[in-house]
Amino acid sequence: MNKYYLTTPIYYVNDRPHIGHAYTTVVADALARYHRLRHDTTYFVTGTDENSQKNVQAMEKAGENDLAAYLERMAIAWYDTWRELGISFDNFIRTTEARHLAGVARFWKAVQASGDIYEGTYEGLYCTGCEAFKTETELIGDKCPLHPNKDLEHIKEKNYFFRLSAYREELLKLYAKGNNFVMPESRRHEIHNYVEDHLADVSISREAKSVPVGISVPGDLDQRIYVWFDALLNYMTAVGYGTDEAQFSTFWPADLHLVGKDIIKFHCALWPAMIMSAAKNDPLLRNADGSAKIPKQVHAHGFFTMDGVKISKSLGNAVDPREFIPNYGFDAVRYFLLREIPFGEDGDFSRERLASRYASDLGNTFGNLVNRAIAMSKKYFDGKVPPADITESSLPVNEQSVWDGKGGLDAIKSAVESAYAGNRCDVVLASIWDGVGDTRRSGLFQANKLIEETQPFKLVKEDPEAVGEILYALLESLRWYAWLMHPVMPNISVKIFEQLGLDARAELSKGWVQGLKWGGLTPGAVLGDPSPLFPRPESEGV
Ligand code: ME8
Repeated sequence: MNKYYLTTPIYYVNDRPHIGHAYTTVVADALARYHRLRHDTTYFVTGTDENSQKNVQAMEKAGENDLAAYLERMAIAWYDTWRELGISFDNFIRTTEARHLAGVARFWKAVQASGDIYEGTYEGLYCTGCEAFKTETELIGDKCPLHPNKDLEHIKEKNYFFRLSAYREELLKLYAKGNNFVMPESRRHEIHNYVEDHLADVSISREAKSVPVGISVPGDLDQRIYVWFDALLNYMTAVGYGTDEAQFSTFWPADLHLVGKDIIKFHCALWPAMIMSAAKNDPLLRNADGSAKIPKQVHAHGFFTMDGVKISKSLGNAVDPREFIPNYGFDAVRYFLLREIPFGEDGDFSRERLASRYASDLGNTFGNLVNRAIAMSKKYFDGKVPPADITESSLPVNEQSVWDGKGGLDAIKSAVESAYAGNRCDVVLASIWDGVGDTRRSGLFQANKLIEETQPFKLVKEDPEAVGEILYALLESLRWYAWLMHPVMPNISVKIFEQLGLDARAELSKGWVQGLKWGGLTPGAVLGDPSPLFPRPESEGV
């Protein structure tokens, strides 16, 4: 059995989640659900990054002064929003938890024992928005381009430094093309160039007197660990590093870190180098051949923008994903986020696009298909799955068109599987909608086209047997679509199974490989009741 461990970034709690955070988290959830359907031992972690100055500033702005109470309230808000969006995380980690602190201390000591931590003085500009030091070349004017409405802090203080530059060659090897450590290709180039030309040692602590929060450096209470050094470690502490060696050994290294493109330097350079360093002194972090257990992949996506500007907590243009759930249901919101922009690229968020995709892709193209196929079968075949030769793999309908039921669905399934394997949920959905089919594409089973070209409602009088074959193929295709889209739209998928007269739980427990075999519907079995999957929204406003 394979294991599959994936993560989202842990989010700052300086505000509530917006559409951008929902995007990363929904992609991760779809991938986690896909791997569970494949019966992989899947573990999915998300959580909150709590030892950040940004959180303290947000608390003060809210007129509060109890940091622990603020962090807890906000962590719950994130947790609840994810549950409302159907996010099926296995573990929600907060970096103020004791289990995290234990792992951070263990890791710091391992890096220290490798001789990669030294004392120095840092002088430079710090952006609290990014929680990072900035060099002149990274600024536009005197501002951070990601946080133009924040002033940079000038800092000069004693810090601990991490010998990041010592890992330059090892990192460059890690970025070799075939490794797929950094995805997509454009980001791999970006990080390769950065490491080749600009990699320098980094400050990994701050003076305790100048930052109000942070985990103390082991053995030096005057220094606090730099928030990114602590935050990255959540990926290990969430699966037991420092508290549960057996669990850690089961899941580590992570198979996938999903991140936005804003944080790839931390994930693709600092993080693997930290692990390479600690591995020298911590056997838990080493493979049998002595090499460090580095995560398998970091996949970076683009930004949702609003009129071309990144949606961001600090820019004040945030859109709360919960706003759309009453009108469209969470499945449709998930569909929209994943379908709307090619994974890896930026794209504008618009309420009009959401409304239009809901009405056209979901309601007209797919919802109507489900309704028509089930209603016709019920009407012509006494409420039952029509009789058909289910061993037959091709479906000769008339002289002009030969619809290959099984072969045509297999082609869609293969496209969907390779898209999931490449984390491309946008391509998953596009491939399924190719199969739902409004535009003729050769080699695919296309449900709407089949109805249009064979007109079963007319053909039924002269050739009921052929109509039985056609409707069986249509219903069976709906069962396949329900499987293929389940990771993205779990509730809709369950409703489709129920309308097909299946017990959704029993169906899903077959697993992906058994479930996606032609002939899963039994001719003569009683169908469920059709009801609109995507009803008209109650309010036209959103
Ligand atoms: O960076 N479009 O947390 P954060 C798409 N705590 N995705 C977006 C987005 C947008 N407009 N805005 C944010 C941090 N994101 C650190 C991470 S991990 C060890 C520590 C998503 O709250 C995207 O995944 O600023 C981005 O990388 C992340 O939220 C940043 O969240």
